[in-house]
Amino acid sequence: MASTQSPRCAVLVGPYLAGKTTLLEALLHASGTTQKKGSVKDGTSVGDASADARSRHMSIEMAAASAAYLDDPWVFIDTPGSIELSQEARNALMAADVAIVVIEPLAERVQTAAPIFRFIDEHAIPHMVFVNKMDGTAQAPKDILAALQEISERPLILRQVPIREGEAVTGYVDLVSERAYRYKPGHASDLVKIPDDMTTDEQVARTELLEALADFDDKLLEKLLEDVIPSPKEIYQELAKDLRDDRVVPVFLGAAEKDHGVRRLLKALRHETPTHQVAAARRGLPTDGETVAEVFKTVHVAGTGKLSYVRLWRGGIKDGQSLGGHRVSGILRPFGAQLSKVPEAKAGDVVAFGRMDEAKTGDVLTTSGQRPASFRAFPPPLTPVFSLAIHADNRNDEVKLSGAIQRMLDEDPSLALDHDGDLGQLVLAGQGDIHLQIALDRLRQRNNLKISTTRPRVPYRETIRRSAKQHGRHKRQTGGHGQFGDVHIEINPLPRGQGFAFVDKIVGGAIPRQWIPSVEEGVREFLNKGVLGFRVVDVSVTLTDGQYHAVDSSDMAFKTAGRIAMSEGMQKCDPVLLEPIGLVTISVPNEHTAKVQRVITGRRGQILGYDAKPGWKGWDEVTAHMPQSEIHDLIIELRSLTLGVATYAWKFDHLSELTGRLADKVIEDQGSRATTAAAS
Ligand SMILES: Nc1nc2c(ncn2[C@@H]2O[C@H](COP(=O)(O)OP(=O)(O)OP(=O)(O)O)[C@@H](O)[C@H]2O)c(=O)[nH]1
Ligand SMILES: [Mg+2]
Repeated sequence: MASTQSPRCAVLVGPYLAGKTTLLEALLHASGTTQKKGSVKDGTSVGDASADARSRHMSIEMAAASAAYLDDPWVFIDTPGSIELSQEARNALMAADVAIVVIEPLAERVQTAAPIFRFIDEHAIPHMVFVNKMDGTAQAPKDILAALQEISERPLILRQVPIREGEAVTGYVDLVSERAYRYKPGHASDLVKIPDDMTTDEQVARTELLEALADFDDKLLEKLLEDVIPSPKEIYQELAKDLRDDRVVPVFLGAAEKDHGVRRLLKALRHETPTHQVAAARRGLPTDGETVAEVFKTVHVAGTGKLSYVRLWRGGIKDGQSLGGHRVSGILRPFGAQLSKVPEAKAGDVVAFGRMDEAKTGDVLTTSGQRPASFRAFPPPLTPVFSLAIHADNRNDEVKLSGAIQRMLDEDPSLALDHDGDLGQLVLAGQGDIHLQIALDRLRQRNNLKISTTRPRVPYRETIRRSAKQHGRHKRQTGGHGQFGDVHIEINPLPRGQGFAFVDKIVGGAIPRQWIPSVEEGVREFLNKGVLGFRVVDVSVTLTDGQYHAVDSSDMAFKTAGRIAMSEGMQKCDPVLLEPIGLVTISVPNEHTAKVQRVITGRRGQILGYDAKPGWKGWDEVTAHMPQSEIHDLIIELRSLTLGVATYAWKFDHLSELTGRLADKVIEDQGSRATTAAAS
């Protein structure tokens, strides 16, 4: 029988390989949704269904699975843990009623959860922690908790203490009910007696739990002060209230692969997860009003076409009805890669809509087409930190390539495409090399395209360091009509950032007015490619004198004279290469700040300062000037030094002179590129 309840949505997030996909499998099995438990290792899990995910042994996109537990409908969403794919996790979290942060039981790796914790805290998303892999050599929960508290804004509440036999964790004591259980994989755990040697530890942990809750409830505080023990029912109610308001973070223990602690987690989810109305209200959406569906994932599926995964925050929708003038053709309930058609969806549901051609991730679809004014938008996407220039191997495929990438940007807002007309390159930017490789593989497969990549070229410039005067004359006598233009110019360096100035100082009609713009045109044409082969900046050119011929002078002749004067004059002006320098801001846990400072110096950067990162406990922000050419693979080094969590943002700041060996190399490369281009 279908439940009348609205589905609740739990999103599994957390660091790379913590066991999220395995936990999804265990949740589906323990809830009775699946008969057989699949596994990541065998390639039979509900998440990671794509061939790409299986062959990479990692999740590469989110997977939603509808489930039922004790008649309650649920949607669990598994997300990839790789920091490079964290946009997927962020998008899924916008659809969540509750987040489950899955971590490994290692205090020294807890920092890897910091970015996602920060996001969850910032958006006040109710969340729990599941400390997975407790079957391995696990550290004491209190050590893991202490490390986790460092990155969590909200107080953490340990809900269980492990029962150990030797090294192995064989069960747990539930700190609310004060019952002890022995794990029994595939079945509900056996109730056992609390081991005698654990009663003290258990009491200490329980008191901590109660005290943490009492911080938010005066009645509970009074009871504790009067030594009255609250009933488990009261405590559960308090826990549900505090989770709903995102005031505390319950912490559970287990091992997804062995089904340890999974039923306990399910029960907690069932009793404590707030409804979709709570999440909608948090986003600023009132309960009453027209149908509102929000797209949190867009995907183009071979054979099926475009699918828009939505959370239905309000109202309902039937197949064939329209949202904002666009007909919904097909409502599909997801179970990993399997999609089953349903006639309708109601508030709280997570479904995929077919063929919403215009819809992008983050769009809000409503009956009227109007976005509810108070409903807060998706946060801005992650800014790119790594880019590659991409080329279709077959020139005729370039237009197809652009179109295909455009479709991919609809799916993944953390990718960006830049047509760099100046350098004639198409640059795909994203969150790291793996992110881009996954995107490019998808492009190749879906569109049958051959694509190669190169390091993007840097927009070097050149300028001059000295002034010069130059005479330029273009004179040609070819039978009938000749060509004649004659100019005197003065070339001067300008301060950095001034660009180009053309000054006309012609007096007495040495060159008639109508031809002066042609001189400027000739000068500008030369500036596109200076003596060293780069665009010239920060130069002023003054036209001081000239001559003309009543019959032979023309626009063309004066333009050519201008160009000739420049190409001869600029040689005398001591040309120099300019390289773009970025203003870089690196975010890093402060234990790694010193290392990052060395990275900056090693990359010819200049540290401008560092300070605590606002709103990020224990993180620093280091600002520096760094050449753009050194920023290309900066993220790779930063991540390798910081367990993958450091990141940076940059913007162009200024141009700076580059001389010596590095400059020679840049000029040489530019020269050989010009030769190759001319030959092909
Ligand atoms: N010992 C042990 N290993 C586990 C447990 N859960 C998962 N693993 C293993 O950890 C590895 C990663 O598991 P996944 O479920 O793919 O982890 P994930 O968090 O989904 O990984 P990404 O999505 O790529 O971030 C696999 O080899 C699992 O078999 C557990 O409870 N105990
Ligand atoms: Mg996974």
